[in-house]
Amino acid sequence: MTKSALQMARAAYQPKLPKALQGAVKVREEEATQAVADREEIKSLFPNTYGMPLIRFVEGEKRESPTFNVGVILSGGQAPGGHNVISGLFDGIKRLNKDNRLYGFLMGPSGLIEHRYTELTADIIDDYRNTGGFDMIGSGRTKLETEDQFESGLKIIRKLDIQAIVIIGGDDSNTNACVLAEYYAAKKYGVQVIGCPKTIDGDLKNAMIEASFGFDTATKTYSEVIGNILRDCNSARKYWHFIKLMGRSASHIALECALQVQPNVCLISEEIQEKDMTLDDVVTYIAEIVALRAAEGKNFGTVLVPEGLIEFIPVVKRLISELNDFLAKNGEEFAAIERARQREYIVSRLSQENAELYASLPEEVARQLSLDRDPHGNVQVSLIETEKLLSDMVGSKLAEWKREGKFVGKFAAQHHFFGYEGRCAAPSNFDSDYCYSLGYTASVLIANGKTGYMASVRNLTAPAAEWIAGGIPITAMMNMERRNGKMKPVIQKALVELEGEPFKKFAAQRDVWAKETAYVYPGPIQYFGPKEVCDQPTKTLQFEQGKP
Ligand code: FBP
Repeated sequence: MTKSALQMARAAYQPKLPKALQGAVKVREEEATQAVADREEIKSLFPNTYGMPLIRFVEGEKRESPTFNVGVILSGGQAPGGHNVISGLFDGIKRLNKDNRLYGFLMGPSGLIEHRYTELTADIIDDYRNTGGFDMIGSGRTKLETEDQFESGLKIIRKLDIQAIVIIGGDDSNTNACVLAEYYAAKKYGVQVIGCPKTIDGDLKNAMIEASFGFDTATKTYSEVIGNILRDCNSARKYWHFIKLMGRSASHIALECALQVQPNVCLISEEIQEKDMTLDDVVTYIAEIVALRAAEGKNFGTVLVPEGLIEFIPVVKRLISELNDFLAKNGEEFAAIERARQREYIVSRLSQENAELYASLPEEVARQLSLDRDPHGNVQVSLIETEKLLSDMVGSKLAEWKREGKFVGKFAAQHHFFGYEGRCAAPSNFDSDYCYSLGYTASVLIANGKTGYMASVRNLTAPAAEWIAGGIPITAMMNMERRNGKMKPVIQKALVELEGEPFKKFAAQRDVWAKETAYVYPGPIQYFGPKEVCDQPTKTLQFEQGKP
């Protein structure tokens, strides 16, 4: 395999670990936990894994560890650093006992159910240290939820003499990890399940999980490219760039990029929902900024659009929720209808308010809203071209204002979507260290017999040696939500908090960024060089933790 010069240099990078993980480790059990909401229901659904204590690792005495085998699964969308979670897990179990073995299940949870796996040996691991991507074993979105799947998984678990499964995934995948842990505990199978917090979206977080891995690298990659566009925009001075940024639901990615590059407009879905804005309100807000700049002769600018926006506009949200329930019940009938008649079919079956809105949407957007949900019941927002929808509507509004003499400038738009470009980037130093520490943490949780826990590494704005490692019971993050038409226990998604420091810092400056051209150009991720260039955590994390 030919490797790039950077890949070869990065292979030699030794990720940093928290001090408590550098030698022998002792487990300290702290306070018992409760679910974030719907406590009685969650408790009754997870009687064996509910209420367990928080766990913190401290330095301990070296002791013998019996051999054990572990299986690992990468689940859901790619996020930079996944390979380092696996290498940290590998090094962690090998340090406990050199005879321990690690198996990787292929292409996501389906690898466990369908018994597709490979043993991850030192040679394989060494090839992937500090690299981006999930290609070591592949990933997938199969939802682990039925007893048949759990029992099928158990067969291969027994055959390979596996003691624990580590599921590296986002909120949905960790919800599944928790259900699997509970099932194996209830059946007394003696199989542990540990989760690791992955997702570039940054929406799997709480007091114990300060960040999901991959968010740091992905947002730095997007900010680099947005910075390049801003420079182009300010050089040519003739285009408005509409940039959609990944993040299926929460706007953390858009907000972080805005804090890094200072664009003219950045929409935050959570704020739009809170203010009960309509699509027309959003369009008017952007058009007013275009007109304001045009009045000063600036016919250029940049708008950041979070991928999940459409679902947060309250009227659209109500429509999607009815569509979700409707398609969950009538999916087969709908699929059998010829494409040209699908829109009419939906319009005739929705409530009046939602039917009117659905009928008024541009053809393509309406079609995208009725496409297949992912296996977790989510609308596939990455397929919806919100950036084009908005720029078209802004263009129409400006044309109207021009006729009325309210707009004097020119408006020409360019469109971009940044998502897949950042998900497999070579992990930043932060993600390399954080992911390696998460994997290592998982190995210690396993060695101490824990199940139903998520690996937790916190105090992340301090140097890595001062990070605090341990575990949080997954049930502590759960509440009940409607999915595929039914109430289900799920990990509560962390949305952008409008009272949180990252949003407040953005809101305090955005009017200046709208009018002036205050762009910042972050440049590419640096792996070697001064600390302030190479080791900065995200602005989101710094502001959340009160760092200037
Ligand atoms: P996860 O939550 O599984 O990490 O996925 C995040 C994400 O990248 C979203 O930002 C995006 O909407 C979605 O995956 C795209 O999914 P797919 O890879 O299936 O196109």
